[in-house]
Amino acid sequence: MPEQTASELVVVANRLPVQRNGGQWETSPGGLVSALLPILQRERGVWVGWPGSGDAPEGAFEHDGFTNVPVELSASEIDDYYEGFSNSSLWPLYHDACQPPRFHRRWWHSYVAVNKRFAEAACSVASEGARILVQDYHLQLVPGMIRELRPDVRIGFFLHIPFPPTELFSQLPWRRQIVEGLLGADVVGFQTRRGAQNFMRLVTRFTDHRAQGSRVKVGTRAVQARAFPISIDTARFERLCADPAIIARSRDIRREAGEGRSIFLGVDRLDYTKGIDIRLRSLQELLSSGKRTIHDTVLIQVSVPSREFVTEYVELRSRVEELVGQINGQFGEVGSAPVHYLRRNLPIEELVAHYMAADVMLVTPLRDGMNLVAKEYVACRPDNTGVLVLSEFTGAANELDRAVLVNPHDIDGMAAAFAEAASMPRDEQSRRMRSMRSRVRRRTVYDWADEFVGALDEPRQKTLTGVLA
Ligand code: GDG
Repeated sequence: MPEQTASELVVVANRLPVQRNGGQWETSPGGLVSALLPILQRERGVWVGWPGSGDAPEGAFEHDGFTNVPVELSASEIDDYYEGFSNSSLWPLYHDACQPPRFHRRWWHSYVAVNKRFAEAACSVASEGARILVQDYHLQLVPGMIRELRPDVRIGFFLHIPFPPTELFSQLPWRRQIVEGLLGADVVGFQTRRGAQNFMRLVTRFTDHRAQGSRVKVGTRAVQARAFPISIDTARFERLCADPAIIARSRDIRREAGEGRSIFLGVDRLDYTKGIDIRLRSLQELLSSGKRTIHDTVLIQVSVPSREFVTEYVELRSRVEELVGQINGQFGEVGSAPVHYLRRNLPIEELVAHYMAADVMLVTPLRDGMNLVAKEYVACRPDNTGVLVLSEFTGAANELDRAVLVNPHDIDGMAAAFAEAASMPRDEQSRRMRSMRSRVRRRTVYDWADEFVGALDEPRQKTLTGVLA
């Protein structure tokens, strides 16, 4: 292990922020990684995570100015901790149980064992008084485990997905352990105020700790539970939008999709929380009503393959592909289909060209922690045109309230909203888009990182005020 790994800043996440490209490691693209990279590089930080299946070095390795510490998972841990407890128990439960969550004791035991391994790996590289930033639902026991091993460190935890209401969370057989695990942190961060409030109610219900406002007294410590809405690297998207090659590509997409047609766009991981199937049924309804036809409307649906070994994802893929086939069969003509379905991950330049080509962006998850696609679309509309149709049940809807907000369960309501979006006058598009763009510019992912790490740096005495009174 490199010598400098006794670090003052340690990030712990399920995955390492690097991936293999041929023989070389490269930094994975994405907002979280780019937000944390400058702090990691400045403080010679360490990132602890699973390298994914494949050939990873056995020990720590340097890349891009920080140290990667791999945590290995066995094949049965990938099944039980990752695909099982994380993605088949917690993921659906935290997303309003929009698929029934499945609970198995074997999965839970694996979750505990893997969380322990991550906690030990983090402690082994953290210097005296270090700050440790733990990310997301895979690792909710890690703060409590680190606290036991290393009372000297400051621990922040951030949940990227929604935190569910009491009635739903209470289904979890290990609910008290999860709440206590999170309370090992000094700061527990959520995407929304609602998430933080849900957590505080659970603390009162399932523990003996005293909760007041956004603080919980745990022994002699005070834990802060607050919203830190995540955002995007807005400047990066603005730079991409100004690239002549990407501008030219967006014109090509417009031409290929059919001049004169309104281009609707969906971009999602192929996940049942994203509401892709109901979105397609709403389009089908709209075309059936005759208010829009294939001569004036086309949908490009980009669906990135995801969790392909989990049963519910296999079923969703079949459902979506059947619907695409049905709609194209019902309304298509030779040379013209109403839905273009791209099941692949696009290069970022191609993604931005699609955002720039789209007249209407459809973001209709049944539940979503934030949804960065909505913010990225807004960042990629420099001329203030375009309409965002956005589910009320996303974290992004709190900030992007000038979108056309929809209930993603309501097929008729969504069909009406799609029609409204496609015929919205330019001046109204512009008023709404201007307001949303100023929100996305004002608060970027760098502000998120500063606020989250800043909250951890608050003097301990200050955070005790109020709850110890
Ligand atoms: C979780 C929470 C929360 C998508 N397709 C392509 C592509 N993407 C990129 C987008 C965006 C990201 O993936 C997706 O982020 P979302 O926020 O929309 O959704 P999740 O993956 O579910 O993320 C979510 C987020 O964490 C952050 O806290 O907002 O609520 O569920 O950045 O651009 N990127 C490329 N090609 C694609 O085809 N290059």
